[in-house]
Amino acid sequence: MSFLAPNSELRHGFETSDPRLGTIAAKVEASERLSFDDGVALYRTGDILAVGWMANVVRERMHGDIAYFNVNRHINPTNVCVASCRLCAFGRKKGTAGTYTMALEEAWQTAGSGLSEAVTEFHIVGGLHPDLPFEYFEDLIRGLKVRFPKVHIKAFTMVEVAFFAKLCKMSIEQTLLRLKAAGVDSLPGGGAEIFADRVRHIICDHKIDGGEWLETARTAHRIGLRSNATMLYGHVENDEDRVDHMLRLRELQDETGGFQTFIPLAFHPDNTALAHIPKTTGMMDLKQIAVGRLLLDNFAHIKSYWQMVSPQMAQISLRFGADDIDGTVIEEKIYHDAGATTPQGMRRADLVRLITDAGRVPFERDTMYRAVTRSEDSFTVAV
Ligand code: V47
Repeated sequence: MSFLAPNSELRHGFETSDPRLGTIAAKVEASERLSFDDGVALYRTGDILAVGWMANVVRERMHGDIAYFNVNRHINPTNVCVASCRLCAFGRKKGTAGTYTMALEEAWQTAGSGLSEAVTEFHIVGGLHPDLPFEYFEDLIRGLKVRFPKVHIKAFTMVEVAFFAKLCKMSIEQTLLRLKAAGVDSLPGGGAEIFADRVRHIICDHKIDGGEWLETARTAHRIGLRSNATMLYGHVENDEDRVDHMLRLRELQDETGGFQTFIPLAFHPDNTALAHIPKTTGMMDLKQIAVGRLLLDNFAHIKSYWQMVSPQMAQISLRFGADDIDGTVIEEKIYHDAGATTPQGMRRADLVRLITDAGRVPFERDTMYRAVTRSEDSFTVAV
């Protein structure tokens, strides 16, 4: 059954037996904003091909056949954490088995180790350590900038920023300004989880609430730091919670324009206090990408993070709304502590192959989505 005008952009190949998708398809066709109820209807339908078709139309309107990736390295300076989030298998209480905190020299050395390909981005997040002085983090970033001046530093989630501020009795703005002065170039999207209080009380009761996460992002954007935004799905949240989460991000993006990329993160239950929850399914993973693309009309990029959903699923996502599959990563701890079976990292050539085999055109980007040209051990960013 088709609900579209005969000359519709969507019409060619778009079919659905679900009448709820008719009005949504017409809105997508007209580039009209989708409502809360539309978002819920997209989740409730079984017609993943129709949802994916619409998301793909939007994705191709924005990016054509291009699919972005980067050459990056994750660094997690410490896993000591005062919070006891039930969703997390990475954080450990101070003094318990398995904790680590990198000495600064060790962190700088880690940054330069791994694959021979020159990285364009350091992605730095860690636990909420009760005793590390704020100066440790400033020195960490300054030291990285001295040693790797061309590398973009995407560091510290809104949760870490709010923790530093509280610990040092500074405002969020002062904290962000000091991090920026030390060399932080942008912020990753972690810690957002699901904004709804009911869900947060169950999965991450000790973290800042949704309003505080958004307020910290608002402040970051105001002082000129761009950030990403994530959404953790596949635990105790429902369709309405996910739609509410995305619409709150969309509202802030209307105001600041500071978000670069939306990244839905699949929950990995192993070794967490929520280990009884089953892992996400392929259908669920594809839905998040497609619904994200359709609801977040003011976000330029939707990332399917291959570490979270598998390289295979990230590749398929490039036909269901995603335009980015993240990067080489090199060493991943947070999901591997929670039972992820994906490789720790991938080579640049592996990412290029995944993208090419999906019929897309690989585009190596820096964190700000500028084109990168490279030889193996050096790179140039287009201005
Ligand atoms: O905030 C923690 C999630 C996030 C688990 O900005 C878990 O480019 C699944 O935000 N199962 C951190 N998820 C990672 C993150 C991220 C990753 C890649 C790219 C970017 C970006 C950001 O990981 C946390 C939390 O939501 N997380 N534990 C778990 N058991």
